[in-house]
Amino acid sequence: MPDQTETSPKLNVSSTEIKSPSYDLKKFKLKRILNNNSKAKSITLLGTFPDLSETDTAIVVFEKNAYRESDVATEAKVPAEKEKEEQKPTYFSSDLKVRTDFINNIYGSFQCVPNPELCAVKSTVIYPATDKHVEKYSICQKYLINETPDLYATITLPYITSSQFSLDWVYNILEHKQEKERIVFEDNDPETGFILLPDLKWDGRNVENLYLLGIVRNRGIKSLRDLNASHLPMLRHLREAAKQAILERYGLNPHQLRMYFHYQPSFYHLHVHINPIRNDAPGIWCEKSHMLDTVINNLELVSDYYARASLPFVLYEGNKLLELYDKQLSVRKAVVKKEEADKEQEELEKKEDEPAEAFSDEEPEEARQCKRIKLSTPEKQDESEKDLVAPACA
Ligand code: M7G
Repeated sequence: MPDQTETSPKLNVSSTEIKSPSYDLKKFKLKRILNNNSKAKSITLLGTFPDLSETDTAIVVFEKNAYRESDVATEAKVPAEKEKEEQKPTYFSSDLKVRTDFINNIYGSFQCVPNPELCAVKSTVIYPATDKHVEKYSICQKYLINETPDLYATITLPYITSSQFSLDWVYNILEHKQEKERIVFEDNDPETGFILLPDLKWDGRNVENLYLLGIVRNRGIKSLRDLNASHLPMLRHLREAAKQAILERYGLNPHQLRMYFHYQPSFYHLHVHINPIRNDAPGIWCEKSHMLDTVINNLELVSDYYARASLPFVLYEGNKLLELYDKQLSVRKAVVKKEEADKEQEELEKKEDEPAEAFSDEEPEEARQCKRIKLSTPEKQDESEKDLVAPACA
């Protein structure tokens, strides 16, 4: 992470490219943990930068980086003539600190602390963060909505029209005001053109977890819903030109790439997500992703497919759109048949006699989240920790 001890100018999105933030990350003051994902090895924090403001909230995401294969090179594998230029630190060098947990027969367990260069943590900061950002980053109960064209027109569209994240960052990219030097490929045609560049989520170092965005130039397409056959030339061009650019820049086989749209997206300006299929990037679940190939094919078969289709999507607890859908469809109210309810009651009574469930650091995060939802809040809670722990469902 770059040193941020120097103070820097306040954010001004309309000026030339900004390189240093207005805040000092070292001065972040934690208010609450929004999400702790042991699978993704990331933690999402809510807090403030008190030297700037006591009230403006900031979201900080720390995420451990994936391993690069070059980081585990051993000296024996580096050819002698290359030794001088290969100054890059690796895990297997003299500065590796090793602490033994235990050794049992042929099995050994250790804690290794490598060269600090290899311990960088990818950090994303949103400052100042809006309530909508806090809502997005606090993972809670999820509900699946099957959105018909009618529901889109009467509930979703009015909601996204009146309440959505600012698209300034997208326009800054399209107008070369920000991230210009990160552009991998661009085509300026107003109808079929697009910009290809690294996603905010990618550290840009490790091709294994490459994550690019293809942002279309056409500003009139909010999402998949707005696509029709007239957009086919643009979609086909994006697919082919992005694959070619990725092959040339990163050497990745086009047949190993996943290209898809999110529905619902967070940002209502059409963009394609691109990452290698061997890497499970965040947000690739079937309830959220629509493959570019499938989208093109659907539009080839039925020109107004996405205006007529029912499209499922997920809503999180705390999202205002969920309230609107709940009013109309009672999505939170589980419909349980009587026999099922009786069976559940029986099992519940049996379980009451069993010892209570406990958390274990070894369990996957999803299992722990489920338990948090099921368990009642402990009667006594340390006052000093009360504000720090994530809400029951986060
Ligand atoms: P989405 O499908 O609208 O939302 O994708 P979601 O995937 O977050 O639910 C928007 C994508 O844009 C995400 O993958 C973000 O990581 C990425 N992104 C967001 N911002 C604010 C930026 C940015 O400023 N620069 C870049 N390069 N990517 C961003």
